[in-house]
Amino acid sequence: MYSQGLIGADGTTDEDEAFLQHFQSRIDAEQKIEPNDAMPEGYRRTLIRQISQHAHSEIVGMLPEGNWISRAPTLRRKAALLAKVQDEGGHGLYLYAAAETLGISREEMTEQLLTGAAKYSSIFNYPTPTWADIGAIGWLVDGAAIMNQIPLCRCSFGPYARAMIRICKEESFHQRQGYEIMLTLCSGTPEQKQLAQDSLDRWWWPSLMMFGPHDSDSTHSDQSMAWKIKRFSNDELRQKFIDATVPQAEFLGIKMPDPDLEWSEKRGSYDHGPIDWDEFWRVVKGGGKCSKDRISDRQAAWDNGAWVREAALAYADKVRARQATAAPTPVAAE
Ligand code: FAQ
Repeated sequence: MYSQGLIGADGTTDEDEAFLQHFQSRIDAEQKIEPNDAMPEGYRRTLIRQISQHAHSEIVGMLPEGNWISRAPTLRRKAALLAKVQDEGGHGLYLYAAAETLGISREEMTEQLLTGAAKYSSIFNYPTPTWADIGAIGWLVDGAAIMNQIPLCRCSFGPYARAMIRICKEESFHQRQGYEIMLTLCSGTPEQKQLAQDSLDRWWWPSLMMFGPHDSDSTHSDQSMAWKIKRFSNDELRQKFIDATVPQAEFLGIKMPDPDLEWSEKRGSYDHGPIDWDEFWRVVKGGGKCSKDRISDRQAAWDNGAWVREAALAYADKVRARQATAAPTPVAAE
């Protein structure tokens, strides 16, 4: 039956009213939905879309920072950056595994990324020309990611919520690592401080865009909030991020590139200037400075890894065949 009240976020649902109401009552009672539970098709598809896009973002997000591993200024910085990038690979893997519980394979998700059917975060289409960008990514990009992801630890879908708990712990280390790079640069020579300022100028607006379009242009928010996948709207989280980050820039002694940024006593929040949504949509649609490189790098990694996947599958087949022909293990005498 077509249900007007609980239409799936990615299309219509066939489920009848009683089924949908029962599902919604579980959500309203804050019960976690697990992979084998009955769920509306729209809920399943919304989660596959969001979790797989999140996983792709983590994996593509390794590329801008990977660019600096071999050029990190000290051994300590190199070790920390290597660990951070490795964590991001791990986050991608937990998230792919969470999405797989919903009935999509890793191969399908990868194909969707490589053909452009699935998105990944706009932020990773910007270049990292200086070392300060590694500081700005940790401070701002991980900072924005944490603001968005802490509420996802309470997402109604169990595997996603549980993956987010560990991911958020690691992201906070990443954020501090980035802020510490910025602090070191800002306490250094005027040239080093200028590098930090230039990086803030380039990353501030794209970081605000990470939270997604204005609420009025967000196609999925209403349904995702009703299903308690999202707990806050895009604009609410963006505002929380601005309010938390402006004092951090003041402490560093560098300036946000927004002449309209001003504390509003009335709202108890910062007012900010207009976000360039044309730039956001251009980047989301593949027109970012690094968009083509990011996808061709992922394609090359997928192609170059084919022999590893084939070998792992052949080995798993061999182990299965050996187990099938092996004599049953004798039961130990008491
Ligand atoms: N970039 O209706 P909404 C990280 C798309 S992880 C590209 O508001 P929704 C860790 C959206 O998909 C960063 N596309 O969508 C790290 C939709 O298009 P669709 C990733 C965007 O899903 C740090 C359309 O616009 N984090 O940084 C973006 O309700 C450092 C309409 O938008 C996550 O993925 C965007 N920024 O809300 C790694 C968190 N924003 O799918 C390395 C989980 C929106 O219909 C280094 N995801 N779109 O074709 C979410 O919380 C949500 O999906 C939002 C978007 C808030 C991102």
